[in-house]
Amino acid sequence: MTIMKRLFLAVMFAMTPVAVAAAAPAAPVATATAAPVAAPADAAATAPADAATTATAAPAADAAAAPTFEYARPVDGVGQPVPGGWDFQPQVTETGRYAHWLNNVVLLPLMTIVSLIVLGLMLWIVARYRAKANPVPSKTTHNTMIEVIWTLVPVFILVGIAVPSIDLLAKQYAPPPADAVTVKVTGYQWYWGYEYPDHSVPEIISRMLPEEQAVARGEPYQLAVDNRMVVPVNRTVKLIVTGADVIHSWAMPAFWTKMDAVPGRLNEVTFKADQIGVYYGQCSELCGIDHGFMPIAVEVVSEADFARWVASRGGTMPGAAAPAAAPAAAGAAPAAPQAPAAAPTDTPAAPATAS
Ligand SMILES: [Cu+2]
Repeated sequence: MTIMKRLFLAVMFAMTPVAVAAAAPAAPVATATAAPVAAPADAAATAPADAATTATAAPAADAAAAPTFEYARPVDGVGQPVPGGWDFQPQVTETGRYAHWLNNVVLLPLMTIVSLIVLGLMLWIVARYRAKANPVPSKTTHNTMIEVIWTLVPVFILVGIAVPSIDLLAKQYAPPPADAVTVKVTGYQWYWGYEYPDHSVPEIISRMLPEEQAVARGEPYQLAVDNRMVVPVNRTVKLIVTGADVIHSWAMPAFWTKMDAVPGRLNEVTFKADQIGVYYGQCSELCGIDHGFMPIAVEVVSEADFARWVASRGGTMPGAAAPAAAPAAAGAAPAAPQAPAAAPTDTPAAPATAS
């Protein structure tokens, strides 16, 4: 026994340096990734401001209409949770409605029926085949017909579920069409960054609004943000999701969309919202102390409003004739945040060079 104890202690002591050695490199890694995080935040925080001032200054010079954009007010119960709610949020995407149908019309009734049948069988067996009612136990061991039935029925049920499930999965991750609006989503501790490489809109930092500001804007506190992601209605939006520091997850319940934001990786997910409105989501991967305070707000707007929003951010619509002053401002601004943002991951530079 003492030999075992000594052996155990020896193993524990032997492993301690391993644990320390494994923990030690974590510190430089953490600081290494933390450093670039602060940089893009600062750079990006100032960059949109510069772009905004140049964008407003430029039209004043040539007396063109100032590209302004006002956020819409959310509608109660749409794109946000409701008190006492137990169902999914109303879905505003085709895949969302399909998934909602699969859950509520196929899976829930199936689960209920199977559970009730199993419960009923058990109760029947407990009552009918109890020892007191069967002084002489039956010696039956096999019944071919019953065995065939209880093998085939579950197979049919599982195949029946698999067909729409795989179909849904394929629809959720179908390659986006060529005219999809690309948004690069970056999760930071603890806010989000949205960049529109095809529209020359530099990274927009999106942070949670303080309570009094959220209330003043008629928005739900802890879901309202200062800068929303704005996307056009009835257009596929391709999200390229990554993390700058730790793993976050971009989740939007009303779109049936959720994608992990993993440092060093670019995850792609698409959605196509078909109703104009304001929709809220939250980071859905435990990412640190303020994980619960990095909400997501998406505003779905008409094509014309989207163009106005892009202009208000100093960007240009793809294929549109570039305004005289805007491209210079828009072209200069993204250079600063993009370079440090590309540092933690290798590939994010690709969209920048492509645009
Ligand atoms: Cu997070």
